[in-house]
This record gives sequence, C-alpha cells and structure tokens, in this order.
Amino acid sequence: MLTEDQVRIYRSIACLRFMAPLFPLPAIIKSHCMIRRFSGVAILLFFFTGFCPAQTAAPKPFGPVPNGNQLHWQEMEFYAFVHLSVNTFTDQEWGNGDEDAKIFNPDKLDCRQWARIASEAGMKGIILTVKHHSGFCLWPSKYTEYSVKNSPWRGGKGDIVRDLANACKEYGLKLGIYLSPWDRNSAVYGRPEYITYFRNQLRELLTNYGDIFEVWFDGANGGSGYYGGARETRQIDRRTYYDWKNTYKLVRRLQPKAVIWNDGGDRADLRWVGTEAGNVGETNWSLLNATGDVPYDMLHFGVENGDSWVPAEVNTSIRPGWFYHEYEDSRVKSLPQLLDVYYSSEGRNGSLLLNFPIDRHGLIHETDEKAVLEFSKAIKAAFAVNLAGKAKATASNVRGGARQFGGEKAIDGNNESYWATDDSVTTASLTLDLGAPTTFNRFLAQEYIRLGQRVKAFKVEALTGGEWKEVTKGTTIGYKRILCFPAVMATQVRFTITDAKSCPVISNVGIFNAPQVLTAPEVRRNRSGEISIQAADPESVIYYTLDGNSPGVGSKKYNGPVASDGKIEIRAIAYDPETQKSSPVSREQFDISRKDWKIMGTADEKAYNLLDGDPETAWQQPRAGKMPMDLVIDLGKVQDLAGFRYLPDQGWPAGIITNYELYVSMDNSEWKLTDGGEFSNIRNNPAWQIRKFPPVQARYIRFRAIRNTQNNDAAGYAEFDVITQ
Ligand code: FUL
Repeated sequence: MLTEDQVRIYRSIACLRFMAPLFPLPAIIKSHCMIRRFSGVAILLFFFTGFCPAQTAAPKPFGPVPNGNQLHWQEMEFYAFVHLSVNTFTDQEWGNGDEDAKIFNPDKLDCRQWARIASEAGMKGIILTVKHHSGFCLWPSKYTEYSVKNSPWRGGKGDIVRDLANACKEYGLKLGIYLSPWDRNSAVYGRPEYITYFRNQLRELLTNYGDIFEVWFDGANGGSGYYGGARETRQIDRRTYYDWKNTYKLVRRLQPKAVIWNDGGDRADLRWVGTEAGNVGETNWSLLNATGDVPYDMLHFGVENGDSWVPAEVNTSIRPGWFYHEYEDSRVKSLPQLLDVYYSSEGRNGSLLLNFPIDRHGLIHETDEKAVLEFSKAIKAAFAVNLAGKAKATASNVRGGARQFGGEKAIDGNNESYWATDDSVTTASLTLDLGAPTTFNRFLAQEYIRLGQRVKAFKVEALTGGEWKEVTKGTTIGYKRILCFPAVMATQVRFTITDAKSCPVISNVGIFNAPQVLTAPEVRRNRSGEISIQAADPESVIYYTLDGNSPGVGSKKYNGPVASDGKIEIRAIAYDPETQKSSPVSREQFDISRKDWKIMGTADEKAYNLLDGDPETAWQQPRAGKMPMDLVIDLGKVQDLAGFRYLPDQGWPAGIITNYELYVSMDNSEWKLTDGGEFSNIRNNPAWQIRKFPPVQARYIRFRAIRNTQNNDAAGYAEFDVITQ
C-alpha cells in the first residue's frame, strides 16, 4: 500500500505527463523513498534543473481531421458495389421507369454468393443499389408498388436487402445502400412530395436492416423519364430540391455510425473523385472546402488548404458497364487493369469501391469472380512481407528525443504508434538499415491521419554500391500511399519528407518486393508497320521471335518498337529475371502492311482508327446513311486476297455488324460479291471475326454492313484487315 504522502507525490510527478513513460510507478516510488528525507525544495530543484528531459507531448492535430466514422470507413479500404435492377433484364444502364416489374426475375439470386466472393476477395462490405434511377425497389417498400413485391421473383415475397443484410452478417461484412435520389418512375418526382417519399424510403432502409455503414446519394439526373405516365423531362434545382441538410440529419439520427457519400456540391462525409475510371489524383488531399462549387480538379486532387475533411472514394466497375450485359462477358478487367486501379486508388489515399454487375440469374458472373480473386491474390502476394519490418530505423529528428515517437514506431506493425518530429521540423528522414542487400519494388507510407494530413512531398533513396540513389518520389501521403518502381537492390533505404504543412507524423512505412505479373504480353502493329510489345508488368523483360520459333531467354530482347513490312508472325514472352519465370507465349500474325491503304468516300481522319492497330480506337460511320452501309478501301495495289478480319467497336455496343457482304474490285467500278453471311454471337462476344474465302485478286474491297445488333443504321469498326494468300 502506498501512503497518502507517496500517492500525492506520485501524482504531482505524474502530472508532468512526460515522466510517466520514462519512470514507471515502482521506480518512482522507490526513488521517492530514497529522497523522502529531502526537503520539497530539493525535489523541485531535481525536476526543474538540467535533469528535466525535453517536452514530449504528442503533436497537436493540424487542420481538419477525420471523425470517428470517417476513420473506420478509411480503414475498410476495399469494398464491393453491386448493381442490379430492372435494367439488368433490358440490357440498359439506366432504366426509364416504365419497365414492367414482371421482367425482374433472377432465377438463382443468391446474396450469399455475392458475400462469399466479396469476403474471399478481402473486401470489407457491400453497397447495394437498392433503388437505381428507374425507381424500381429491391425491397418491398410500402411506399410504392414498383418493387420486387410485384415481380415474379419469389412470388413477390422476396426482399433482396434483407437477404443481403443476412449474408453480410454471415460473412462478417458491412452493408451499405445506394438510394438514387433521381426516380424516373415516381409520378411526384420534381415536386416537394417526392422528398417526403424519398425520406420515407430512407427511413425504411435505415431502420429495418441493422447497421448501415455507408449511404450513397448519386447525383446523376438525366431529366427525362416515365414519371407515373407523364413521360416528360423534369428539371430540378440540384442546390435546393433535395434539402440535403435535413436528409443528412435523418441519416445521422437513424444510423449514427454511417458515412454519407454525395457527389454534388452538398458536402457529406466522402467525395467522388470526378471519374468512374478507377483512379484519383497522385496528389490527393482528403480535404475540401465546406462551401462552394467542387469542379473536377477539387474532386480529383482534393483541396490542399480545404477547411473540411472529405476523403476520396474511388468507384469503378469490374466491367465497362455498371449493370450486367452479356456482351461484356469478354470485357472484364484484366489483372493488370485491376492492379492499376488498386495502385491508383488505395495506393493514392483513396478507398476502392469495386462494382460487380449482377447477372440475370442474380449472381456475380464466374468471369468476374475469377478476376477479383486473382486480383486479391496478387495484392496479398505483393504485400505479404514488409522487408522493412526488421530493419534498424534511424530518424534525423525525433520529437523531444522521446522513444515513443522514435523512427522504429513507423515499422513496428502498429498503426496506432508513430514516428513524429519536433513541431519546428517539417523536413526529416528515416533511414532503414536492412542488414543485407534486399530487392524491392514497392514503397508504402501512412500518415497518422487522426492528427491531420500533413506531408506535401517526399522521396525515397536506396543505398546501392555505397551510393545513395533516388528511387522514387511522391507528393501527398495521407492514410496510405504506395509507389511502384523497377526493382532495386539495396542495403539501406532512406525515406525523406521534403515538405510538410506541419511536423510529419508517420504511422507506417513498408518496402515490398511484389512478384511480377506474368501474363502473355500484348502485341500490336500500327499502320506504318511498327510492332510494339507490352508486358503487364513494366519490370518484365520481353523476348520475341519473328521466325515462328518459340521465344526464350536466348531470343531477341525487346527494347522498343520493331519496324516491319508485309506478312509477319511474332511470338513473345514476358520474363522475370529474378524468379526466372516466363509468361505464356503470345502469338500474333500480321498480314500485308496497311500503310498505303486509303479509306474511300470520307474525309474523316478518324476513319483511319480502323487501320491503326489499336483496338481501343474506333470509327463510327456517320449516321446520315441507311443500312446497308459500305466501307470501301483502296489497298494501294493488287493483292491476292483470301479472307478478312473485322473487330467491332470495343467501346460501346453501337454499330456491331452482325450480317455482311464482302465485294472486291480491280478498278473501283466493277464489283464482285466474294463472301457474305453472319457473325454469330458477336453481340455477346465482340471479338475479332475472321472469314476466309477462295483466293481472288483485287485492289479494292467493299465491306457492306447489312444489319447490326441494334437493328439501326450504325456501323462501327475498331479494326479491319485482310488475309492474303
Ligand atoms: C452513376 C450512375 O448514373 C450509374 O448508373 C452508376 O450507378 C454509378 C455508380 O453512378 O452516376
């Protein structure tokens, strides 16, 4: 037992808060016993003369800081979006509001499948489009007839929000809701009564399904719609109509732990990043101003001196569309594309909201499942071992010289501890001695954002061959920043904050050696005959052959575009020198060069997109014409033709030709029909269509579009090529 006197003295010592961690209680009591005979004056002298250590209070928060909900949300990092509505059954991205509820009939709907996949992929929650712009509700709302209750699905007795809430609970995921403010079905949309309707629905959703982690208020509004039969265009004043202030109050009251997303000028807890392509700015401040417009630059990069904490959520779909379209089955994002999204979202102080379009069975399509699981496996492998974890950390400045703020706190695997400098210090470095030569290609840093976002610029250097060399550099850090660079081998790494708004507070630093992504490289040839080869991972070495042999380490090394003319076959591999592993072989055959070809009857330079070897660029023939539409090409000289290849526009399902005829001519006046027919399944799989025909000599070809997938007059081409004998 301590005497009262001892306790009093301990308290007086402990109230000098910096002493507590340095002198644990027993030591203080012991020293107190030794010095109890000394007078009070002597004690005071002891503490207030040269023996007193430097001040080591934690840094004060700098600028706006996240609230508790925003912090928890930020730590979720990766979660799923699912889009499902009547438009899933009409092949549209936006329903008009007049689609019959009876078409909504997924025959195998299984929210447990969605939750299983999300959980296996390392996602922490799922946000469901409970009502998209069509107004169709995935729960049996008592405020409308336009919902699952009037669909044949489960005899009108089903509730997808309930199913998903249960599935999320089972898989340890959080549930979020997307409730579209724009409602193309509601007769009262645009009038004040609609706001009551909207809030009634919100109340149903926020009271009946347990905890909701995020509420998504999409700002899209195209004006026109069914609107209870009025079929007209309704404009609303986005600044005033929804009275967001009071809607937010409702959300806060019913779900105090939820974060609110709103892309408009109505500041909520999270912000849109100005694009759905899956990236946020390399410089990304988690700040905006509380009032004023939010143009693209503010959404994408944040506002350096903003007065409110509004962090970035990167939303993108695993396919081009948000809703399911069979024709996108072959367009699911590849592993390199998904990795690029990861490094451009989570790697740039954003969270990643990745969408799965639910198919007509009510399931995540198997291709999407495979893609997301492969992606999460690659991320796990990349960040499995922090090579800095066992390093010796030395900081150029440590706050008050105190251990609790030392450099080693940035590598202790605990995000609650941090390395901090003195208040006056805004440039500082942390040197990590790795003990042995170590290879790495990723750098990760995290700020302790509870105290605000501070770092404006930093660089990373490596000690190789006794010399410090800059490996990479960046601007903002925030919650998490990851930089990728070609692998380096070093014994020491130096992380230097070169500019900060206030003393840096770094909770985590990591270096990693991500395995290379070895998918077959992509080979293209442009119109002038230059062949370019691209590996998924820029660090891979590419080897290729032009003689039909299999490529290996002894083959030609690719150092940049290779000139070619005429027919050629190229085979290529991506190779990782470190693991000595190779990708599968990619094989491309190119026919005669297209550099002297002319597209007849148009002055539109864009027409040459169909000869540029790039599947991402396309030409849509002007719509003025009527089917049949002709594409006439002058090959420059007479060729021995034996077939052709057609790749439809990959960007949008417009102008995908299903039925065609092919004519040839020597003089552009007398034409001979050489081939014709149908491209089966092109709608679902808009891939290269290859047709061969008996050899024929010709200088001109006319490719005639007879019909397209949409039965209109659009004809689009990503690429067109011939096959010669
Ligand atoms: C957009 C909507 O219009 C899309 O259909 C989709 O829901 C996306 C997430 O937000 O603004």
